[in-house]
Amino acid sequence: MRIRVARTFFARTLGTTGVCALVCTATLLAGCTTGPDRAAGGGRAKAGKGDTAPLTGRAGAVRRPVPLGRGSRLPDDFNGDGHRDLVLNDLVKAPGDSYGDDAGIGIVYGTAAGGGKGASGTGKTSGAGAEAGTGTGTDGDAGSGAGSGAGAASGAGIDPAIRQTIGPRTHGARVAGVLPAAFDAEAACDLDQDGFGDLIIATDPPYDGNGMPPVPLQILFGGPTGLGGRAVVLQIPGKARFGNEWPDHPVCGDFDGDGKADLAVTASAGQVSFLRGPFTRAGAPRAASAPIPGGGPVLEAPAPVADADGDGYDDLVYADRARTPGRAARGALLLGGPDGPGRQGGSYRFKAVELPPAPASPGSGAGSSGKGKTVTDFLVAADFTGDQRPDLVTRTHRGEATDLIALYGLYGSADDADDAGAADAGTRAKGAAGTTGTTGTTGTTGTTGTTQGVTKRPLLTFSTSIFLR
Ligand SMILES: [Ca+2]
Ligand SMILES: [Ca+2]
Ligand SMILES: [Ca+2]
Ligand SMILES: [Ca+2]
Repeated sequence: MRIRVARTFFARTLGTTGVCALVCTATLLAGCTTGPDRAAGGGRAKAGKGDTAPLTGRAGAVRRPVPLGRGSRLPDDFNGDGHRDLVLNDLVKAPGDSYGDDAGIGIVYGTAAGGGKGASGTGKTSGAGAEAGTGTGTDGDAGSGAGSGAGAASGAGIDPAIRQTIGPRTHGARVAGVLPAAFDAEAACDLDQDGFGDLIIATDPPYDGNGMPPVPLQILFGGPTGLGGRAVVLQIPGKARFGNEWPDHPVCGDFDGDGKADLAVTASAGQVSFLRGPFTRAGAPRAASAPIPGGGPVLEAPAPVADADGDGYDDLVYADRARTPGRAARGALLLGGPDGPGRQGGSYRFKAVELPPAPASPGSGAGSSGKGKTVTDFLVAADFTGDQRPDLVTRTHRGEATDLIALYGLYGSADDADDAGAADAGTRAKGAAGTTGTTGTTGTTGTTGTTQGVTKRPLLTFSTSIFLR
């Protein structure tokens, strides 16, 4: 079994815009006035603001069909409707199921109306519960969220009611007759160039430890109704492989500048397997050559701009170790060109993403079931609301059974700037710094008070308990 390292899910934009909308060193501040949204997609019968019923996360959660799309150029628009979709690798487990199987990958689809159509009432939630239990908390960052953040989702956004669980049993490809157990989304881009984003997933195929391991990466193709069917194993031609390490760290990009998405994957000894797109539905690249030397054991895309030196060819960053998503890190550039990413480009630095103070921490309220420290993780920065500005998505979790996904717009609507929100920001920042483990270095407290139209509270929050079945 491989040991996997959690990485930032990363989706690439191709085309003349060339810039993945991942811009996120912008100053994010914010007090969060919403309480945990247990009603994400699911206040049962009705999910209006402020009066949502506790979400069980099971059959009661509201569900809507995936909107039919015609194709788009967004790399992580799996149903091609022009709205970016959110990929969630970490989902909560049902209470009492901490030894159970991986819950799978959650997809929340984007919509023109976002979560504002009753899909995600936020606001004050009462009562406890196994999922995003809260209540008006006492620890400074539990929500007194009377003013619903979901109200801001009047424009485009993601709608937790339109969701899908991707799992190895339902979507995995068999390798040597065996379905994978592990299933982690690694990247997304339109590999077969049909206008629908495709998901690249890391799995754990059987391997006896002798010789070259099987390719653990699988591709799940998007379509008008989103991700569907079974994945196929990524085909890496033998001539493009090297050594006996698992091919890993897939990075999407147009490294040879022909307008078609390519994939770069690690090989042994710092070599890079460069696979030119487009790919067939059987998972084969259009072309591949001998592995490129001079990389490293970890590959990533430069962020927020995939073409780091602006020459029209997307570039790669290699490093000795995986970085924590959202944290500052150093690596080195392997610059793209007509023959792919093969030219050394010097050092590269990922800037830290400043996280807003955590939303009301899940499981912090009376009667909650969360255990352990509350941690907020950066998930992704990309434009989900369609205003051409990046939004930020975080996951605040406590133990394995409680969490809260929060979508923050960098530039919120006018009602985000109300006084209550501003006042709130001060106290929240304090609370968040004290209660989060991984975000302490991002300095959220120092930036409070200098908002520049920044959303002061999440546009939308929900618990991944909606994916429990
Ligand atoms: Ca979409
Ligand atoms: Ca596709
Ligand atoms: Ca290409
Ligand atoms: Ca370049």
